[in-house]
Amino acid sequence: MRKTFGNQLAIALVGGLVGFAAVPALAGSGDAAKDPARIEEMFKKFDQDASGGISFDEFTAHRGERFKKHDTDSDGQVTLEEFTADASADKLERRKERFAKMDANGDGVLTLEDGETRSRDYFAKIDSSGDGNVTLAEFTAAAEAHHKKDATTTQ
Ligand SMILES: [Ca+2]
Ligand SMILES: [Ca+2]
Ligand SMILES: [Ca+2]
Repeated sequence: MRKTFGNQLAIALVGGLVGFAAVPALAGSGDAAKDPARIEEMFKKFDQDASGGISFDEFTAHRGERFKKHDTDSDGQVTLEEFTADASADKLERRKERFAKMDANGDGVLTLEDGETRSRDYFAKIDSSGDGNVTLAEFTAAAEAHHKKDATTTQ
């Protein structure tokens, strides 16, 4: 269970937390998960009302923005072409893999609905207390769990 969690979190955190492209600042380094200041910075970005907790709405707010960024023709769907448009050659394969994973219903395009199930999944896992609110401690624990996995594999 731990392993699956780490795996999905690798996509979740490094892949832009809720999918749809990497957060530029995090994509290159892979160091974010072990830097408490960076984790807190990410946490605050999500905690838009500064309540000290991330609600599911806050958790998914950025997802829409990222989605729109990829959906360059604004038709409500992100195609593989759109998704890989800004990927460099060495990132292309991984981006394609990510696309396949994110395409929950396998119809070859990503919609916000594809992300919805996964987001709920991620959120529920990060929210270890299950109160619908991700605290900084829960967020940090999730990031650290991901980092531990990262240290033992090349993924
Ligand atoms: Ca909040
Ligand atoms: Ca599109
Ligand atoms: Ca919680």
